[in-house]
Amino acid sequence: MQEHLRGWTGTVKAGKRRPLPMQMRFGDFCVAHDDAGEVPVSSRQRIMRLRRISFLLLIVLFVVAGCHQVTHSSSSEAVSSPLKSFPVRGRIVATDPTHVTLDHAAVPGFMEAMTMSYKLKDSSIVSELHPGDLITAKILVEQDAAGFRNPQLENIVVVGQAKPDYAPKVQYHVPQKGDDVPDFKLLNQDGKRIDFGRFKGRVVLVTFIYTRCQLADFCPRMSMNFAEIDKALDADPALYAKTHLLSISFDPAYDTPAVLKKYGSAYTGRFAKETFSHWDFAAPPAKEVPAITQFFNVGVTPGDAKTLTHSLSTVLIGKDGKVVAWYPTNEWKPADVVVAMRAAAAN
Ligand SMILES: [Cu+2]
Repeated sequence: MQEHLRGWTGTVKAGKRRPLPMQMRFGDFCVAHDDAGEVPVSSRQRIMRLRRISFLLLIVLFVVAGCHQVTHSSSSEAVSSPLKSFPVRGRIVATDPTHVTLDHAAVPGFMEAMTMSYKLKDSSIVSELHPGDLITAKILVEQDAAGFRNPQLENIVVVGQAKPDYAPKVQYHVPQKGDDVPDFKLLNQDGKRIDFGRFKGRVVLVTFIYTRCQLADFCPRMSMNFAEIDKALDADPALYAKTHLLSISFDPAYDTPAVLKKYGSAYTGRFAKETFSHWDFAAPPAKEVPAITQFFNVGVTPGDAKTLTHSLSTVLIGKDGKVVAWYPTNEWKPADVVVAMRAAAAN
């Protein structure tokens, strides 16, 4: 059985390498390290089965801004590239369901010391990894003419635990068909309080963004997809009346109603004429960000002052307020979602 792994992070299965639409290049970062005494704890490897495929923006910038680049390539053709492996040692800065942000020493032949987010080859071990833990691991990375890409961590050994007994990690909910969506409260682009309950009776497509996101394949792509869907729905007045779009920012401190209004009206292309009657841009109060992002399975980790490392989550909610479908990556196609919305609206 072929396992489908979507998004730029991809993986390696049974000798087959799946290249990714995004490529990364590494700049120079210098981060000081101190190594604590080693306390071998565990090393586990399991067959990976990703039940959910969130994926993150790379890179947490610590020292030098502008040293990294993420370039976008339009190629989606499968091209194999040699697999390389590098030993790495570092301290965990943060974790989310599929990635660890690692502050690591220089990796000769691969990159300088830096802090960066890595996908876990086996995401099931994440509950055993905690901020502050010192680990050794192998970085598996593909290499082709354009450079290294798709780094993943495997063979992780915790060699120094930050704390002996950690409380259980944040549990992310995986949205599933039929799940009741809680009545989360939001502040929209008009400064008006809205909640999910107000959309009952309509089919709602929700996605998560933050307006300062600069990576074309992440938030900007979600917003462009939504703009395309908005246009497609607009062409069918009956369907338009039964549907609604909702873009939720997980960065309420920056994404105020005024910021969301400007951002949203640029995506709809109606600018000052936009009424937002069919597409709201909203943000929860800061203290409610964890609850809503956990429910919708959006991993968000602060980067530097202006960046957030995050995964993507787009959810189709039926007229009854229950989840109809979840799209965890950036690979869904607007046309397919319109079909799903049409079907949900007919129910
Ligand atoms: Cu983004």
